[in-house]
Amino acid sequence: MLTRRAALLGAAGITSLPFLAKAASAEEIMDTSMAPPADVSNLQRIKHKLVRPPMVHAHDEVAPGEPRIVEFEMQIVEKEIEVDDGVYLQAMTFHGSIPGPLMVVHEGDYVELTLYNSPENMLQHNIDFHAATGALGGGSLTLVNPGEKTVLRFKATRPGTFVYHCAPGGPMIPWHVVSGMSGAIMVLPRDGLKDHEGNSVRYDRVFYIGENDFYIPKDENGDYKRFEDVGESYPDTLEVMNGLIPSHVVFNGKVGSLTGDNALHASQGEKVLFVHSQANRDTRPHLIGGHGDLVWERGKFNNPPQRDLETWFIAGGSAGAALYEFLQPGVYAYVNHNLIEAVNLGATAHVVVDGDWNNDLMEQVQAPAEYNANYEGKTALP
Ligand SMILES: [Cu+2]
Repeated sequence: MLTRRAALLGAAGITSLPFLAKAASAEEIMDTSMAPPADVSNLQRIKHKLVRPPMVHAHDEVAPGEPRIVEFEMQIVEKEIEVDDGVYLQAMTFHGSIPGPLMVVHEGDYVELTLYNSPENMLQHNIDFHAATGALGGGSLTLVNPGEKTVLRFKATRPGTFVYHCAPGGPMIPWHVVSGMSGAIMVLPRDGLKDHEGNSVRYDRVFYIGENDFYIPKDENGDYKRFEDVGESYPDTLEVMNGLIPSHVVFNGKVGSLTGDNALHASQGEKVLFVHSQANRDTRPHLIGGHGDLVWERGKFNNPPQRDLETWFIAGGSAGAALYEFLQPGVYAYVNHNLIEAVNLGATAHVVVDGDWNNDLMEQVQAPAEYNANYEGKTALP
């Protein structure tokens, strides 16, 4: 069923945009209506309001009781986003942000998501949760046209950090993902996180960093193109996408979204959990001047964390988690350690840490100063 807007678009020349007219095909829709409904009437419900990354909604690290139904509402919004100064993306977003918000539940909880496809949108969308079981991660039960909503409930059976993303079928899948439609869910063990020896660990802060590769087309003068709407952007974007060379690799939707005035903040002695997702492409987070004390590189909490990592690997289509206690004050850069992607393409964040410098860990014994090369015998080596 097409909405009024989609129908109007159709009348305006749908043949040039065949993907708009393409109703969901059979393989993307699943009929589960014959199965008896699950009885969850005895479960308590709680509702969390999603917040904009890098922030994360308030949550308990240790589950307060029995498994519950955790309700979320999410709205799909197609909108133009400035991904660098003067560079625009016709974006598709979960809840208006790139990445979509981080959801937090506990193992055994039920996630109940109401998904709205805003009537102003052009396209069909859905959601595939890597944390869920069956029906393409929920993708084949959640395909919504503009103006439609749907409710999906799934049981969070595996603890860890997991990507969710839009996957509406065929070439729409990569396009929607590189247009911004991904986020992550963190399923915590009911008794919280454990270190490598099984001892409980807590975090003082959690930051959610979603990394994206964008493929913004250029015109004949080499300037980035700007498009009227998401439909108009498709053919040129597809061409750039298929070259597999991103124009931008960024954290949280924009070059500089987590640097300078937008930097993350923490205090010396605080344990910070960094959840990092990349729905499409491999990456390798690194905290310059720090480490990963405990790293769930593949993001799955049933596996013991690795210790003392310098750089960790996030496979495309996954989310990982790294816990670090900040020991020194200062400005730390958190980067994708492909340094071309970090510095030239955008994948850098800053963490400003307040506290007192510890000279035992590092001391500047002499500040840089000129020396007499001849006198000290440090001229060119023979
Ligand atoms: Cu989509």
